[in-house]
Amino acid sequence: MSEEPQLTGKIKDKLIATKEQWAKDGRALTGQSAKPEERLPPGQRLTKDFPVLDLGVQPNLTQKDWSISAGGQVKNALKWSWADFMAQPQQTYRNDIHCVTTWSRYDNDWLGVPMRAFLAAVQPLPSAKFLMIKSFDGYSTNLPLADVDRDDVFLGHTWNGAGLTRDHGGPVRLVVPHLYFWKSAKWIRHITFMDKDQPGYWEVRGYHMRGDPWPEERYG
Ligand SMILES: Nc1nc2c(c(=O)[nH]1)N[C@H]1C(S)=C(S)[C@@H](COP(=O)(O)O)O[C@H]1N2
Ligand SMILES: [Mo]
Repeated sequence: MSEEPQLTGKIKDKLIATKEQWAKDGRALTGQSAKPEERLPPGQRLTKDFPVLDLGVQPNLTQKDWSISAGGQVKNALKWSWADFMAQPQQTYRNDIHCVTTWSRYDNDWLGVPMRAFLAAVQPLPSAKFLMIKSFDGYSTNLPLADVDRDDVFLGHTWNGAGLTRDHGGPVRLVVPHLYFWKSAKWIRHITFMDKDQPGYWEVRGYHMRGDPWPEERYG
């Protein structure tokens, strides 16, 4: 068993309860749809800073403590250390972030490892259709395999020219820019490949199984 990292902070029970209530109330739903050419999805507003959103506990991880592993419906269950990870192809990305709490942030510059490099190493079985992502803070989120098997999805370690800070999920977070940002798990730890979809942390609490911002898949 690997050691559990120390967690800094306290679970934000109030914030979690508020967000759960938003799902019940359908908060921020406009009933309108928009097209990606319009750049700002319905019900979103632009911000220039980079808000921090999580459960309130942040793992104290060094590059040495961090690793990513995969299991479930795969041909090659694996575990990458930081060195294994950094030996993978690196790529730059620029994207927009859309958080379900209604802030959006344009033009984020990233450096990371393409998710397709990870998938190529893992070799999901034909039965694998969904992923459950697990993080070092106990967070989880689910995604269809088709939504990570894309050119714009990556495991990010650098944001706007500097190593990803702990509050934004450093050393490594998942980035899935075409879905609401709660799918972009910070402090990513393990990916389970599954034949059936299962809800993660927010999905259990009323949030959408997929989370496409254009048709406002906020709640489900
Ligand atoms: N491990 C983990 N990842 C997480 C979260 C979390 O609580 N724990 N929160 C999610 C939510 S709700 C959002 S909006 C984004 C926020 O990322 P940021 O703090 O870098 O802005 O991270 C997502 N990934
Ligand atoms: Mo969020």
